[in-house]
Amino acid sequence: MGDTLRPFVPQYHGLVSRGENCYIRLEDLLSGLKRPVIMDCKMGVRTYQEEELTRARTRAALRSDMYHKMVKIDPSAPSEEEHAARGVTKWRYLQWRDSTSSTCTLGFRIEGMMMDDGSIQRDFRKILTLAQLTEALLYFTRRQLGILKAYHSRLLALSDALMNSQFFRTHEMIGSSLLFVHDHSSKANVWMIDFGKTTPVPSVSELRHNVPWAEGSREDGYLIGLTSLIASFNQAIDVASWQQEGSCEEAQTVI
Ligand code: I3P
Repeated sequence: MGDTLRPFVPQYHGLVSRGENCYIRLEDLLSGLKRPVIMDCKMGVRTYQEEELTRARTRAALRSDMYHKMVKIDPSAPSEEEHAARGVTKWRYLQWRDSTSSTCTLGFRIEGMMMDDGSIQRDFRKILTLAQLTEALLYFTRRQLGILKAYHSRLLALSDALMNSQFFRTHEMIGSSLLFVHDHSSKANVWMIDFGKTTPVPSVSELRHNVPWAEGSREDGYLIGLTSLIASFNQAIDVASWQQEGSCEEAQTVI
């Protein structure tokens, strides 16, 4: 891949066969990190493909697993018909997830984090506001200014690369994530991952990625999410800076 996004995706090391299965071998993004801290942000204003919506309208298979996931989070979320059928379409579930998180409004959501003790936290998916996301970023980075700044500049570099990417212009990116990884040594990086639902658009059209989705447009709102993320990191840097200055002043007063 000679695209400007090349430095932001894991390197591809070919195919490997294990028994009857064939796998792709990818660069280990955690290599060299000690007790890595990881955050997965799902990008875009929707996480379902347009064909999922078409399928839901025509030959809608009902998913009982998704119905149960929905009920577990909010028993009042399914409609009377869905309760009666004990099932929801995949589109309905994904759309509900999008609308009850920051996906629809801010163009991304935090799917989960792994902290340095290996614990996994997924309770960020109902966050709706930028202020709450900023709090989550402060928690994720333990308010370390160096790490916040490293992430922020990597996101700005990604933004530049996306603007100049032929691949990005010509692909709809649904359900794709940005993976944030850092450790105590202040090594911090952001990677683009999960391209299972990334598809080319017809050769005559290009996507803008920074406009809301309308059915048929195939717009994904990826850049809406990136702009929100950068704004949230900016806020987090401001908060962490004030706190650092405050604690320096306190220390001087004590001396
Ligand atoms: C899953 C999540 C995945 C989706 C999966 C959902 O929901 O939305 O992205 O896989 O569908 O179950 P959750 O994270 O809330 O548990 P795809 O991105 O491949 O659609 P699946 O069960 O059909 O794999």
